[in-house]
Amino acid sequence: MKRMLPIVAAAAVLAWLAAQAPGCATSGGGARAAAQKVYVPPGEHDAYYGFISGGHHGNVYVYGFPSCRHITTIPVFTPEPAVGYGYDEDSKAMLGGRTWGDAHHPGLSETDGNYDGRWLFINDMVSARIARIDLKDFKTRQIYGPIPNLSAAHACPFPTPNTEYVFAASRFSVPVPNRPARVEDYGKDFRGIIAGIKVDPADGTMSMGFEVLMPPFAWDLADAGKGPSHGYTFFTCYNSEGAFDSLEIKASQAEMDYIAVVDWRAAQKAVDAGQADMIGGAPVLDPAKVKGVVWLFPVPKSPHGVDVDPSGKYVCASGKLQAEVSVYSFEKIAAAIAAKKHESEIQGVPVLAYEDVFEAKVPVGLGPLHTQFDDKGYAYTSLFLDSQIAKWKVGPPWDVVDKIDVYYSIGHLMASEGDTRNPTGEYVVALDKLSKDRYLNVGPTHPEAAQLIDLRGPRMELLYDFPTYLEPHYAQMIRAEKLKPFTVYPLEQSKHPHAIKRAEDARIERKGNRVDVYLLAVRTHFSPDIVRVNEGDDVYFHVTNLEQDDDIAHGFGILWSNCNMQIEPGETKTMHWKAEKAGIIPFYCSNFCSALHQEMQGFIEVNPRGTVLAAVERAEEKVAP
Ligand code: RUQ
Ligand code: CUA
Repeated sequence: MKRMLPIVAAAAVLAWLAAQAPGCATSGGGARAAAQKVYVPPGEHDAYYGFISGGHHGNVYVYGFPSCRHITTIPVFTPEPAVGYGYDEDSKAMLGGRTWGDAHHPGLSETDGNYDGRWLFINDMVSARIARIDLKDFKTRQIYGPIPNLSAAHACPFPTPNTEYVFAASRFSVPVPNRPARVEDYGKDFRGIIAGIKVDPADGTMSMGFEVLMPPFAWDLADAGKGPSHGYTFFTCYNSEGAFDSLEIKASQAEMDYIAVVDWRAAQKAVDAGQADMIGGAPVLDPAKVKGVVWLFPVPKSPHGVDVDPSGKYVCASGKLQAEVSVYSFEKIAAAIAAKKHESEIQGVPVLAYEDVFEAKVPVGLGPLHTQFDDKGYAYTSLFLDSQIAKWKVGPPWDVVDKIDVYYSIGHLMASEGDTRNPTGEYVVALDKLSKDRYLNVGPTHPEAAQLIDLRGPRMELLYDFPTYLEPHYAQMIRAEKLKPFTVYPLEQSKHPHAIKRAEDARIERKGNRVDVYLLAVRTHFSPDIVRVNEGDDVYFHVTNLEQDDDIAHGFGILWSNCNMQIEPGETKTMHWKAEKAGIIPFYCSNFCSALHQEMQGFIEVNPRGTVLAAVERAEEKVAP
């Protein structure tokens, strides 16, 4: 009996080891069980939409979860020729001549601190713009900016709990207003800016709310308060050292950087009371003159993400050069603000004392960047250097209860409804910066790597790996049933000034050098399908897709040109084309639409200058000159 004991003990140790082994989801029965958890049978739908930023691709990727299938890509800051985004007149005007953006942080609109499924906002860091995507049709409907005075909007957009505001804070500081200066005068002449952009509650239209002049730090990330902290937004910064060169060394010297707390209701009130200076067309509040709008408190050591927990009581900062998440109590922050207890002031911004606001330190591991939350009082922090996610308890004893390896070098992470007051606690997706060996080798540019992790058990479980194109930063996941996009634009409701709703209205109107073609697209022809113009004419094709059936989009592409677009059922879009030289130019439907798709075509007949053509020509007339 005695001799059996070591064997039993060894077996127990082996069983324990097997249970602990990282990557158990990738072998044997564990893998099969994991596969079942991501399997969505053919014809069935995912439980969640995930909106993943495309980074310097400038777009938003839409994934379904738990299947991790890429469903579509929404063009936002970058032209997209397949659908003609940035090619037709409206989207071209919205892009304002820019052909790239650096999209970092999707922000779903919220009502009462929960995603409401109305809009998705996303920043273009590089040009300090914010886009609004309407989730009724998954289209970019507004690009606001470049926001004046702001150089690179990284801490952006982070909507407030009722989508009152989206925010933007400058990653780089520059002179405000921007003017000739010497970089060496950084500390004297350069400033950061935090901007609050108002969102119209009825239709989501963004407009300028206020700007606040900030010290020349690198403003990095943000999160809006909720519940008790509603009305305040928090911003991290690094480089409070004020370095203007060799940041790698010089911006990592100080033990503490800061979080800025902005009372956005007070800021708006001050602007409305005329206390702002107009700079570059924006009302800018100077904290040296206007009090009660912004405060700072110290945070160790070049923090990155700042995340408010679902209760709204705690503000969690990840010090990327520190192995801890520091947690601050909003109650204490509010008390210090109310008591006007300041330890110092930086360029007019009062600084609260660390001891007065600090709540806890959580020893998560190396390189903490971002934190997400579940429904059971736990937080999940990404660890860039350790390539892990740490799960920890929000509240005493503030201990780490689980860790999981990720592959590799995780940046952001996205939990299901993770930024709301009611996260669902089902999944977290690791958005890894490096994929190294995880996929087929496609040369030096590896895909990015994302990994779906199950949060429902006592321990985190890796379920699935999926590659993404360059380069997700943040992402958000919303329950699918909250979105009810329409698939057909009701033709009778179209307010497009150039829409045609009946075949009889298809026509060509000529006035001087301008030709307006009211073109109808319907299975399986264009009407008119012969368009006569003169050399040198500016031709505007207003194409209406007359279809009212699901999934019947037509394309409109012109040979030897940069003109192509897709027109969805009931939609009207305008494409400008210049008749450069006399000759015959075919056009065709570039989007497969029916068995006779290949027959859906027409000719532009470009006549020599001065050829006499009727001022108005109905489609059925087809009059040759
Ligand atoms: S950032 S890896 Cu652009 Cu949101 Cu943190
Ligand atoms: Cu219409 Cu193809």
